[in-house]
Amino acid sequence: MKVVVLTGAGISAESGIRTFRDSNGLWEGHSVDQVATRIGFGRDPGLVNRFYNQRRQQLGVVQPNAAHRALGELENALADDFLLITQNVDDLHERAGSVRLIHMHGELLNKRCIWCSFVSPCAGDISPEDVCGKCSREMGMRPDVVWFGETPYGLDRIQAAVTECDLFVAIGTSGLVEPASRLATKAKVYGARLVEINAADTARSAEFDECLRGPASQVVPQWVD
Ligand code: BJW
Repeated sequence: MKVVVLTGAGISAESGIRTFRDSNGLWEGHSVDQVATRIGFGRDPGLVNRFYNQRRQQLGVVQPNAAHRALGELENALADDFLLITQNVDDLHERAGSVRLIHMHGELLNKRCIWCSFVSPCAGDISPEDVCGKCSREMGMRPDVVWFGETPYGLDRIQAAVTECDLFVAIGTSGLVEPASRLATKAKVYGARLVEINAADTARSAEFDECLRGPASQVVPQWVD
């Protein structure tokens, strides 16, 4: 049986990483236009880099939770019949053992040059003065994350996996951001059974064949068992 799992911010919430749209979420204290668009970066790269630098620093103190670990174990059992698509920019899935995964909204631990698109690992802070390791230009290093209006990563692999899977599971995502939110619909059209795991109902819940409610750290390990 081929399984595709889509995760969102809710799976990392119990590790201490804030979601975006819940109360006290990241978007409550920030304007999305300011910190998650190219225009916002162009206006104030220092502010945007500081926002992501803080979040990158936080990765050093958080740990994967039981939900991340359960998905790592599921992948061990299913091997190439499993694909994890995450919208999350943290590295908690990898630290819980996931290998077959696509970060469709990029990764905090990478930086990208706006001039030549060179992507390189980024363990520390990005500052506007940083120089690109490839083209040597200044004033252009940004986090390698996908902002609104940009094309998510891995879409060809994602579309192929979604159309071929037998089971599609969405975990801890509000289903409000495209194109991730449309993957469940596509999987269903191609014959997959849909399961949603979330602490609350979402805008997309009605599409799912089964909805499991509760904190991901409890529900995901139970579901995997
Ligand atoms: C728990 C829990 C617990 C809590 N246990 N559950 C009009 C104008 C301009 C653009 C558009 C427009 N209309 C549509 C668009 C497109 C746009 C879009 O969708 N906008 C909507 C918001 C309106 N999308 C894009 O621009 C995307 N690109 C695109 O479409 O390109 C065109 C294209 C399409 C197809 C092919 C080729 C080209 C890009 C989207 C990029 C999103 N980027 C962000 C920021 C990343 C960087 C960063 O981290 O800062 O990605 S936005 C943010 O939202 C982040 C997330 O990955 C994403 C999804 O959020 P998520 O994960 O669902 O989190 P929340 O907070 O929304 O939900 C948390 C859930 O967890 C809740 O349901 C809780 O109940 C639950 N939960 N605790 C279980 N313990």
